[in-house]
Amino acid sequence: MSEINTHNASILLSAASKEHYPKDNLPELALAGRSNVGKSSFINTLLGRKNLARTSSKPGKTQLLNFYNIDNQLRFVDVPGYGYAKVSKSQRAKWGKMIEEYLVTRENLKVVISLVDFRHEPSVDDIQMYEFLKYYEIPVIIVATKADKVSRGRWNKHESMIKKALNFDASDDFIIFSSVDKTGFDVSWDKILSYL
Ligand SMILES: Nc1nc2c(ncn2[C@@H]2O[C@H](COP(=O)(O)OP(=O)(O)OP(=O)(O)O)[C@@H](O)[C@H]2O)c(=O)[nH]1
Ligand SMILES: [Mg+2]
Repeated sequence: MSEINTHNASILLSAASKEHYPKDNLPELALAGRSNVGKSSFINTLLGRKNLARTSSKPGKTQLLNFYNIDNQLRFVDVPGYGYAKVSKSQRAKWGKMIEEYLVTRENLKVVISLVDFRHEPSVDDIQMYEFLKYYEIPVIIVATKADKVSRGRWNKHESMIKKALNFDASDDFIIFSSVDKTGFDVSWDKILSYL
């Protein structure tokens, strides 16, 4: 892979199902995590953009798989957040199917960035997502977001708490991240590129 111009990024398309995914062999990495955890912010931060991936204080905004083209060399796929209370059961089931179809069948997928909130115990959904990825042997990087909200003295404690709850596999990567102060920016790119 040659040098990637990460500023050359744009939204390519949004898709609800397989037949609408891009039809080429570019590598993809997907962002998963509960609603409001900071998936879109992670994308914007890594690409040095303010609002390429739409962020909002209103959870549940991202409802389709959003494919972002990065310099015609790779794609980020922003996956709708789970665990948002105010959606109907049928809508939740639809989302589950959409996400599962992408994660299980997509050959372009190289790695999933599974975001968790660094401040809190992982939710049941966070744990299930990690178990799901391990079960299907999909490479995963855990990114713990909003580190700017946790004082440094508590980082080790929070990291242990999250790893324990996830039954974390020590061979996976765990990155402490903040979209506010850019903690974890370089290591995130290093790890992502290592999967391409
Ligand atoms: N302090 C702090 N706030 C953050 C960070 N990352 C995201 N946020 C805020 O958290 C809120 C949700 O961020 P988004 O990036 O929209 O979250 P999302 O996971 O894409 O949410 P959905 O699209 O609803 O699934 C926004 O108000 C962000 O500004 C971070 O690292 N630190
Ligand atoms: Mg989003």
